[in-house]
Amino acid sequence: MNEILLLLEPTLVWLTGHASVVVAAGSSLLALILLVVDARLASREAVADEPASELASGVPDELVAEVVAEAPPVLVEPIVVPERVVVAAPIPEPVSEPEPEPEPEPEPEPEPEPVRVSLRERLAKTSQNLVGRLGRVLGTGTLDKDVLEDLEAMLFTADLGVATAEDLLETVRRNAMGESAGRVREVLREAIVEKLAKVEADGAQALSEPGPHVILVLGVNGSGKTTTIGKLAAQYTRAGKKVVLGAGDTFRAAAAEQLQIWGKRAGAEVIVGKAGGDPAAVAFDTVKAAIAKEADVCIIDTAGRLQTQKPLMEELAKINRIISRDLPDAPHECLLVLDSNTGQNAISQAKLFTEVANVTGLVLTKLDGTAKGGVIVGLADEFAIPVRYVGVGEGVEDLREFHAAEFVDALF
Ligand SMILES: Nc1nc2c(ncn2[C@@H]2O[C@H](COP(=O)(O)OP(=O)(O)OP(=O)(O)O)[C@@H](O)[C@H]2O)c(=O)[nH]1
Ligand SMILES: [Mg+2]
Repeated sequence: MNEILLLLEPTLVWLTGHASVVVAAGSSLLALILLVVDARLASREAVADEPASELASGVPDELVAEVVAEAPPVLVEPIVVPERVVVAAPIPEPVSEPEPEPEPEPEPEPEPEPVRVSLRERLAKTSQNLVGRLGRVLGTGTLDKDVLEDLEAMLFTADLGVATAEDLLETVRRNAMGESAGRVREVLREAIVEKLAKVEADGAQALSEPGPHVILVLGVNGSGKTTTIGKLAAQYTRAGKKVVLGAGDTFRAAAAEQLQIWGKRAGAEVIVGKAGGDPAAVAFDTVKAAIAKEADVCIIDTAGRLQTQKPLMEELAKINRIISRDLPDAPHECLLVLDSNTGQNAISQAKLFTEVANVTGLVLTKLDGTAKGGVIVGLADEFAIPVRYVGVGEGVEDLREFHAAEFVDALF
């Protein structure tokens, strides 16, 4: 019997080793096993009294032979162990880093409402130099010879220009000798208004139709050209005009960037050329772009140049010519920017610039920081060129249209 078990054991091991005992191996195999077990139990009972060593000898050989003979051939079907289908756990999608929530765009700081400081406040230094001194010279008495001498000295040092100072003195001598200080002051005031009124533009400049209205801006180094262009662009865009700016200053490093900052602030496109490139080419491209974009206004910046730099002055003439290629009437305005701080030198600048360019308007800048603002009267007197604007600060709102009466009111 033991032998049978030994015989069967590999099969069982094989079967169990393959994890799936096939019931289909047949009831005969089961019967055989039961038979063997039964026989083993019977023999156990029979040999209950036998020593343990004999029991170990096993089943009688005849029984084994009988069982083996009777046992049908066991057909063990090859066990097909189904391939273990490993159902892979779904591979989790690579957890992509969650897109960082876009920082909410900070609300653009609203442009602070431009504070419009009174012209009187901005012209305080010039007013002190001109009207304040006048008051001290005149005192409370009447105009006599001595006071007239003091008045002459005062007028000649008030940056009005020699010719203008002489002219004003003559007007006072003729109309106010022996008069009260108040009356002398009034005569002088009227004479100044009259001179400035001659250079007051008749109303706002009409824009050329069809556009673009081209404005070329000239001046010596640092006079305030780029700043003026920025302020002007802002005024035009605020009035609903489409503005294109041209960075014609290809000479000074960062000049184009400066204009771009102003352009961004004003909402105006800026055409920039190559650094060190031909400014006339930039001017040409700017006008072309302005036409293509159907801009209303096109303002061209130029490099600062001294009125004594002949080649640079000739360059201006070239820019002027090239601008008119696509637009025969352009530039429609040519603004000369003069820094009031330069006093009498502004008059010599105006002389030389008007020789090379058809200057149609003047811009007097930095009137807020100087006592030399009287030069505007000298310029008005000497050149029949309208003063279009006055610059009275660095802010975007600090470019004012020039009105003679308003200006003189702010001084007196
Ligand atoms: N206080 C005051 N400063 C002004 C005014 N206009 C211009 N400026 C200042 O003057 C300086 C020169 O101005 P810009 O506009 O760069 O002068 P620019 O003529 O373009 O100079 P270049 O390009 O170097 O020839 C800047 O610091 C301006 O802020 C003004 O009306 N008042
Ligand atoms: Mg500039």
